[in-house]
Amino acid sequence: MPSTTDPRTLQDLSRAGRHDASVDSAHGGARDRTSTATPSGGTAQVIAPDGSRHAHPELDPWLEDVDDALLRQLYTDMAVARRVDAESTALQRQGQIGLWPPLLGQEAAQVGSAHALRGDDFVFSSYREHAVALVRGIAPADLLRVWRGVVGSGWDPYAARMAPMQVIIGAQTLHATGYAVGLLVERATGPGGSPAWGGPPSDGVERTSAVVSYFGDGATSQGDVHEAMTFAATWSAPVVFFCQNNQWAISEPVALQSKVPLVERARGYGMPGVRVDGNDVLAVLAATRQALHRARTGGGPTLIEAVTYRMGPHTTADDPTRYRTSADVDAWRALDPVDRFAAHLRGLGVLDDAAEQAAQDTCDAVAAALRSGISGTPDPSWEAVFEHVYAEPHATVAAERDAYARYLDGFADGADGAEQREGRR
Ligand SMILES: Cc1ncc(C[n+]2csc(CCOP(=O)(O)OP(=O)(O)O)c2C)c(N)n1
Repeated sequence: MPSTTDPRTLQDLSRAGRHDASVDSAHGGARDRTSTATPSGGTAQVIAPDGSRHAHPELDPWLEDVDDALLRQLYTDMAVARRVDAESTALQRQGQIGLWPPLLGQEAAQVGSAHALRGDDFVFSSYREHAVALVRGIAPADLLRVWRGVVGSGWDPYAARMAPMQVIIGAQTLHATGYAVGLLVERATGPGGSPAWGGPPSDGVERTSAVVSYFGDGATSQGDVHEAMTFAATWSAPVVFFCQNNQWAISEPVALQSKVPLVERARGYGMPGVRVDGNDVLAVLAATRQALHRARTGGGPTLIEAVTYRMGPHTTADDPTRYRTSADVDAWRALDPVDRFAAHLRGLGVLDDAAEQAAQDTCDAVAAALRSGISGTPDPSWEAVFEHVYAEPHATVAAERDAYARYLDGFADGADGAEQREGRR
């Protein structure tokens, strides 16, 4: 099997000092079926793969307040996300959850962008944004209950200000745009309101909260995404489209999804596009802060393409060796986001052995809480699926419920039906 990553993508990410945050670039990617070729153009980066920091005129101003405490927090959050991911994979293998889509390799893209958010911003994600959820304060066990199949959402979306995960790839971009337009309407009709569309203010004052939609490279082929971006741009909606280009849509490489770098599509929709090294947590933090500020000040949406790599399988049901080489994975392993940030922090003297141990202790505690929080979680009653469909009783739902009860009774096998039904929960 040939290598599946375009060497230009790796060269681009390996090179320190790139600072083309407004992005451009010609695609030039190979078009063979196995290539994950992405563009050869500039990708914004502030930490090189060896951990050294370099200046970036456009991103640096967004990092001025980053102190040692925040650096350690970013590192700990990335380490915790990686640990939760590993534990969840193990829990799937042990039969505690049905399926798990690992985020391994995408920790910087998720933690960096989530840290740019304010508490009053709102997130619409896909199914892989576990680290975003953790940074939003969602307990790991709550995250996993969905994958155990016992709840539709493991958390209160309004409390966390993060919608339940979306499996219809790309639909969350439309939800985000709808929510963002709602923010504009609220602002226009609220006290002292004025229409935010038809001329965004340019005084730099943040007047609304913002919305972030997370989606993958594969989702960009969905019509929903194009509709969402077109609509968001024409309405100057306060939304950030955060695309994690992890090179794969299950077995489909990104080069088969797009003839141009994904970020280049932004111009067609009429919004700024930023291509950022998704394995560089500080670059992601800065680029997302900048885009959020633009959104909150009336500047409209931004498309961020965070270039990263899914180092694990698509889900625990996937075997990636069927469609990509180990050399491809090894090349990206050299760009590992957690190792890179650790090297950076060690160079700064911010991460010493004691701080590393403290981060590992946090990981151990989170992992223990996750295991005890999910193992043995009772299944919901069989009736639960019929509840909450309508606020009022509904004849069709009642008929379906009765039919399902009769179906379960069919397994009674001479014994007490209700008892059997109970046992088949
Ligand atoms: C509308 C729709 N079409 C197809 C699928 C099946 N599907 C599930 S995940 C996936 C790939 C998504 O890839 P990408 O958007 O790059 O996200 P990633 O899984 O890499 O995070 C597909 C095609 C789906 N869930 N929804």
